[in-house]
Amino acid sequence: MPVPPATVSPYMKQLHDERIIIADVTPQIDQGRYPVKRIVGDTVEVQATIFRDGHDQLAATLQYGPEDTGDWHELPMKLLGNDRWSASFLVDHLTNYKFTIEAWTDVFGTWQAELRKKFDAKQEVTSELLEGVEQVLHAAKRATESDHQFLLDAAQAMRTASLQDEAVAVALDDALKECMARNAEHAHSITFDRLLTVVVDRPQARFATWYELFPRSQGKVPGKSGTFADCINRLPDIAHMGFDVLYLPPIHPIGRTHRKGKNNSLLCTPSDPGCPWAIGNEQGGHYAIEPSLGTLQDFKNLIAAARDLGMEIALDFAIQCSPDHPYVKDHPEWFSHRPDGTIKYAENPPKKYQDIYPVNFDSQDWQSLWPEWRRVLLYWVAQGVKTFRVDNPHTKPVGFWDWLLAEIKQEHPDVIFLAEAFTRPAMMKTLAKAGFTQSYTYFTWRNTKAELTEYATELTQTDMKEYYRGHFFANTPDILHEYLQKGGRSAFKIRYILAATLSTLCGIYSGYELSENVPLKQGSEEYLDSDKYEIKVRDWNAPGNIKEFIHKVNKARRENPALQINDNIAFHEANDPQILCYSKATPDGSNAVIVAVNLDPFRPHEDLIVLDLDALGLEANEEFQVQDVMTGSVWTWKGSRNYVRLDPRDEPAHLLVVKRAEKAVVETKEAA
Ligand code: Z3D
Repeated sequence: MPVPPATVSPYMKQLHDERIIIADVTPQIDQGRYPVKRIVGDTVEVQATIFRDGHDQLAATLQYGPEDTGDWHELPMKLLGNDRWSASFLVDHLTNYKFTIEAWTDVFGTWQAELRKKFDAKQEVTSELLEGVEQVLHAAKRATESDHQFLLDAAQAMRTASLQDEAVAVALDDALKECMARNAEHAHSITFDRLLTVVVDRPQARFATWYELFPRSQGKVPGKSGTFADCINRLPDIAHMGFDVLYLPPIHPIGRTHRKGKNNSLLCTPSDPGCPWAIGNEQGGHYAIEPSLGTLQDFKNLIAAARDLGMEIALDFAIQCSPDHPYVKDHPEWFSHRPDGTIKYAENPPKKYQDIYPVNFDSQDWQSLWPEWRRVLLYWVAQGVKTFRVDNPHTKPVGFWDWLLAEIKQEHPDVIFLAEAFTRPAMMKTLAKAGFTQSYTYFTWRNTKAELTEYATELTQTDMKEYYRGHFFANTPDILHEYLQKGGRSAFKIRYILAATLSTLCGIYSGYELSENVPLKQGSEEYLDSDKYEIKVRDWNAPGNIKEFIHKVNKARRENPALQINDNIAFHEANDPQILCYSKATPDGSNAVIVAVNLDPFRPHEDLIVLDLDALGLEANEEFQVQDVMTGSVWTWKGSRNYVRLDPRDEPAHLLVVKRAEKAVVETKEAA
């Protein structure tokens, strides 16, 4: 009986043609909707599960290229086993990269493998050889000039060899295999249906040490605003502590209406300078500089002076306006007016910002609102600012950030944006996916061994490591944690060493080095007499400061590449619930650091820790030395079980650099 002809729908044809399946491509965020992040000089290892029906061999290439030049390259992927394929590419341009995967049936490779089996089993292969000749001749038609002749010669040799052994030798030759791979048609070729993106940033996107200060608090005369010139005088001290980013809260004129007084008071006196986040008055808004800090030229001098010391300036970018901001008059359409004509002040529940208006992102005139913020950012970029700490981004639409950050990075791929979103995880993660280079974290509220272990693991071992660069601030002007309030100087040391070694991005807000720990009131995380509402004058060399401690930790961060990568944390066992031990090593094992911290700021603790030697690249019974960069002490350790004793009156933590005997290092490398 004749088979009735089927009606071939396009979908049916597609199903017929799609013989090969490409699945579970990594790295990839939300089905490719968002990019992964890397820094210049990184490699991106791409993996995919690639398979088809039957037993035919497959081949696959990784195809990729940087957006700036538009070049497009391809690399063969290798089968790791169990249908998982892999290839890695280097990202060495400061631009986005795109990549995808092509896979096809390797008809010639499959034929070669079968021929080999049959030949080895001493079977007759005449007809197989004829098939091969046909394939080679077919490829020759498509080949480049040099390959063309090579293929014709191979086909001729396979056909005319007097002995079958000789014909088989030609057929299985590696040079022929490679030539066929270059020229044979890609049977069942399929390309992964997405172009995936990698955002490539400059190294400071991943490794940086921040110091936040209020310029007006850098002077020496109580009640008189410090200036950018005073900040310049402070730079050597900050650089010596080992900080490389100096972050300034808003430097713009401060509003007068509903200006806040000391300690967040709703009443202010004529001498109160107001809160810097209440941006804008009759002297200007987001383009202007608060005159008491200096001129634009003074600000540029600060940028230059910082640069001379290997530091850069980060500015605050806060989308909000004091009632006195020029936008309120010039662009009433950007604010939401209540029926009585007033504008409601901003909030971030439970916090109330009575001195600012939020900008209305539901504005009918959003098409002028969005570009205005782009213009503001580009203005500061033009003055030399390459890093922005973005205030409360979670109170503005994600789509707006997606657009804005891409716009800026398109022109200035070296610009870094830090998201100050303290809210629910979904929003914090999505802002990072949508383009923020770095993100604040819950670190300040993770204090116990279990909390720290779990949080560091989540950030560095889940897919968050692909897009979320968590910033570990030990304090901020908004967060003085109870642990610091109660634990004194040891607590400050403990929290700094944790921030600086658990994360490649860390920072403090000035005053931390003096262990300032007096809260506004019991149960509050706000500081008493905060910089946010007044001009302060401090003795930066006050007795008992921990500047040398911070200097040593930051020096260790610079000197140990293991502390400049994030996905390499290994936790080691310690019985004592107050002793947290972890390590970081470079992938090649050439640098490894072990950190052991006593989380109890009050009492000494001791323990036998059990090292995961594999994670450290150490042999089972190997003897090695550890040098504590905090004290200079050197100990010889052996195998996994080693003793530590940490007394907070002395130092609450060991920061141990592993030193292996020369011989052991060489032997292990050879073994690898
Ligand atoms: C935070 C900002 C400060 C003060 C408030 C004040 C407000 C406006 C806040 C708003 C966002 C961000 C900043 N989390 O310090 O709040 O604390 O009392 O009303 O002047 O500025 O910008 O870190």
